[in-house]
Amino acid sequence: MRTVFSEDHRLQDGRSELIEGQFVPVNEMPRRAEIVIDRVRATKLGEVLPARDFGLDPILRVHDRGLVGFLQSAWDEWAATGRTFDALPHVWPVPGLGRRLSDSIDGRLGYYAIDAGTPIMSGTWKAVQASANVALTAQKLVATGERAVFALCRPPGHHAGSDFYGGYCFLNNAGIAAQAFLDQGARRVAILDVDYHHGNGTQQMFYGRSDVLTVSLHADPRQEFPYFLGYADEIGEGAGEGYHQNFPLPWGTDWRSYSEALELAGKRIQQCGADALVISLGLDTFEEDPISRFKLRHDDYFRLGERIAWMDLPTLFIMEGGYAVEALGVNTVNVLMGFEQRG
Ligand code: OKP
Ligand code: ZN
Repeated sequence: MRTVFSEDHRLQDGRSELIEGQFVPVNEMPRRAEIVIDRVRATKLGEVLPARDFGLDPILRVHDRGLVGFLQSAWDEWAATGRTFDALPHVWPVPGLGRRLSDSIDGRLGYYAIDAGTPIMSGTWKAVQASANVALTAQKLVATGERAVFALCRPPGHHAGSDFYGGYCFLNNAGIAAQAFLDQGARRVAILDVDYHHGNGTQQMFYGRSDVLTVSLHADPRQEFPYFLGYADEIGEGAGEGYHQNFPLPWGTDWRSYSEALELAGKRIQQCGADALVISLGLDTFEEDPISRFKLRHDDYFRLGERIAWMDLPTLFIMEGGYAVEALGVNTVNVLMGFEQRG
């Protein structure tokens, strides 16, 4: 399997995030992508290709122009106030108290962000655009006949919606790629999100549509971020009714119960008539993940890849989360080798 990768991911290098009332060093760090690319090379998974530039058009197919413009100029607006540290929001709109777009960068950060864990710095936009280009470069290879390609995206994307960012995500790489498949002639695309956290951005983006089936396995939002979305009764609305499915799972979930939900997810995907499959590949379901509470083990990731291969569709793997950094390379490549029946 070939991998698409861009060194520009390093430009996203935040200092701290707000978790449980404290500023802590960011979990979503450049070392994550480095350890994965090192493992791809060490295992000779396949050729590593650079990203091509697709410009803004494929991004604007699923994201609001206001969000994209904000992400492009946010650092400059922040720095213009004299601040030399990462930009984070500290105030948010809530239902019933208005949501007007302020002239102030502080108001605008809160308008577009869903959390205070997603720092913006001088290189953020360049890294974010590179991450989307990695996804689009890999998508094109799958659309033109490759069985499967790995897009080593960083920063991740599944918490970014049409007009919001957060959860370490700025643009929804999986959503952008799914839309690109449709724009190149696919009639339906399935997105399977196996990150530990619910892909709220992906759900929001396609909730009213039947041309993208979105299925997510994740920690129950009663217990975990993103808290407000990801419940089992969210099934899509209007034309999208029946084209979204959530599998919220409790803390402590191990492969035995995880694989039961995966089996149901796989069956739904196999019967939906998709022409392509996009995997939001998060490895934060690992038993040693520092911010998560599932119990998957190294070897379980081979089985995960194997089950994805059975779905028997042209497959685009998009990197999402995973914060047990030293194990991230092994776990990620285990999925890809399981897919190729090398595990
Ligand atoms: C991004 B991805 C919980 C803090 C949660 C945000 C987590 C974002 C995860 N104590 N902070 O889905 O891996
Ligand atoms: Zn996650």
